Amino acid sequence: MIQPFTSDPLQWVAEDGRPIRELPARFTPDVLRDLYREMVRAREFDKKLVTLLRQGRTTFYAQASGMEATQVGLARSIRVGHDWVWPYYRDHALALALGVPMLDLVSQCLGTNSDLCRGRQMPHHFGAARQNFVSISSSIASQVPPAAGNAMAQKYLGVDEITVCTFGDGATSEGDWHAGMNMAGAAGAPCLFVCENNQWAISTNLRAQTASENIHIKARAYGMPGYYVDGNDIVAVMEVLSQVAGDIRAGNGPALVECLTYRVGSHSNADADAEKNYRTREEVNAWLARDPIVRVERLLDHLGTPVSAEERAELISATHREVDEAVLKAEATGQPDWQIMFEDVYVDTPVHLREQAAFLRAEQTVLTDGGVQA
Ligand SMILES: Cc1ncc(C[n+]2csc(CCOP(=O)(O)OP(=O)(O)O)c2C)c(N)n1
Ligand SMILES: [Mg+2]
Repeated sequence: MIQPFTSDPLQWVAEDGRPIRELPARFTPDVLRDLYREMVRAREFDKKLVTLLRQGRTTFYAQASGMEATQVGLARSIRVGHDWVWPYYRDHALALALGVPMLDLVSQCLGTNSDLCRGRQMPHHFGAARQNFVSISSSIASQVPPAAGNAMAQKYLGVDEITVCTFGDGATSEGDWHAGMNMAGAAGAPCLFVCENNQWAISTNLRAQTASENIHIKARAYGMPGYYVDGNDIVAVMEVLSQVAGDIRAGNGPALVECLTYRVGSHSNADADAEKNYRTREEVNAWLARDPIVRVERLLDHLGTPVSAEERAELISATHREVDEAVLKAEATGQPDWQIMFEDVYVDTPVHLREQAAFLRAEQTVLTDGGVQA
């Protein structure tokens, strides 16, 4: 049994790759290799998308490098396409590991015709119906009350599903977070709250964010267990999250899991020089030394099934090819026509929007020079 409210994060694999508790039988070398591959895929996706951003092919991106064990571990601890996920904007490693197609993710970031929203949503704010992955909102913690409501509905309907709600450490200071936690706790709703604590909310450090000694302790106030996990140890993440998801599914009400991790990249492309402005290079280096991907590499070494340099290189280039192919396919579908901004909101377009559309059509030739597609 895994204990809630520990003062230190629960760990299975030490930073040098040695198991510090008995490695559960399900973590065979093949399973660990699959987890490793999924984490490397997410890391390389990050690199490729940053390049696309610099090329001006997308306009917003928030890296998740360093947080792969938390997100991939979560994806492997729930029932895909059955449970509901209310994510936040840094969750592309989670989306990829849940099986959201690469083409859908890339199309959304590029806003092409192959994008399900056809460019009408901020880049990198996708949703995926098949995975029950609700469309991402930028407003911090705005997903928490609806996730609680989703879980309440699941309870009233008596379905065998749970709701997963993810957020950053910064989100726990928002009123919405407390409202959602309170509702889920009072209703005993089957909601798994996962805090991806990367210790920074843009330039605000966790210590300035809250006077609580940690995040998971806040669960106590809402009548649910709170767990503390090393979010860079995928074995620990999966051991805790799968037990907690099972408890929630069995009708024991909601829980909060705090995964302690670190964002090694910038907050987003709007945060150009983190190391100059608010954190030290030494701090980043200390967390780079706790890299979640390297930890699995070391564990595989320890188990006598090391990842060879060729295997690693092939894996990296396979992901680069996967992204490149998706970019070519997405861009071949073209940019959406500007007129679609008036579509898909109302069944019958109201008169003021019809007037605006007619006005814009009449002005098209004038506006072409200003960047509006004719
Ligand atoms: C309601 C609201 N307030 C402020 C912002 C601006 N903002 C964007 S990201 C962010 C930091 C969030 O940090 P955290 O929840 O820890 O997530 P992380 O980015 O670290 O993954 C802030 C304040 C916002 N998007 N929404
Ligand atoms: Mg954060």
